[in-house]
Amino acid sequence: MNRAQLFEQIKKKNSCLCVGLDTDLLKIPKHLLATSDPIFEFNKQIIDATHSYCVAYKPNIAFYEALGPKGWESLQKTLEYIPKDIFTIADAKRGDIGNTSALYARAFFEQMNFDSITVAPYMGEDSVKPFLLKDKWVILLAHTSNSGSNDFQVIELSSKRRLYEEVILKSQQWATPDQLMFVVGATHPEKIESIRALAPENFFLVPGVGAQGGDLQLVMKHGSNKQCGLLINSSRAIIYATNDTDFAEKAGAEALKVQEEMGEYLSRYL
Ligand code: OMP
Repeated sequence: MNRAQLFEQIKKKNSCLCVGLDTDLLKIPKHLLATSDPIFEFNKQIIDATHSYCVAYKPNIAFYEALGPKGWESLQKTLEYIPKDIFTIADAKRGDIGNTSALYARAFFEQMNFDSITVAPYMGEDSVKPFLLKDKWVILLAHTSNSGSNDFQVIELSSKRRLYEEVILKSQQWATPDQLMFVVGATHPEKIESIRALAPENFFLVPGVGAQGGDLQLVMKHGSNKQCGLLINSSRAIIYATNDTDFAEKAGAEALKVQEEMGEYLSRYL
């Protein structure tokens, strides 16, 4: 999916919600465990209940690879089930020397047909470029939502820039905003305006609302650009709204609540 198509979806649905499919056998409703593929069954019902309110799905690969070959199978079935007009993110946080990154790219873009993948920038240009295939996106970790983001990402360099700022500036020499997004945590709302100034055109994947307590309104107010420029992710707060038999209905209601909050903002500013 290209940038224009993504923006079209955002306008059509009046939403920039990304639903995180962090599907955990220990957290899904017990009655699903009797089915042949509980992870897929859960995802299928979550997708049915939420697809009208979101523009992206982000399966976190750790939850699937932890289950071995069966987990990869559930992931593949989930990806195939996601409606084609919804953007897909392999949250894999990969990145290695060039020839190895090329194989990660093959895994997620050819074996599986994801639109995008999250990539760690630490190994630099040659580790990122193999993911920049035609019509595919790199979502580069910039300033993450977790407390450990303060360990390295904010270190001040001799250029007087913070490390995450350098990542954002330097990587824009490798790819255009048609293929490059940045991860910016919703837990640093005070920084999102200055981060937007460093990358005016790029989309940001913003995790950290919902279970991690980030502020949706502040993110939208200070992080939006002319094309919205945001994919705001919520995983646990939506998919585990309850672990009862009506889990999908409750997840749909949660997604609708977030969409309505986003919609109010988007219709005022877009
Ligand atoms: P919830 O906290 O349940 O909404 O989940 C957040 C999801 O976003 C998880 O899959 C995390 O791995 C992911 N994530 C972050 O929480 N923080 C980041 O800075 C980056 C990511 C990510 O790359 O998606």
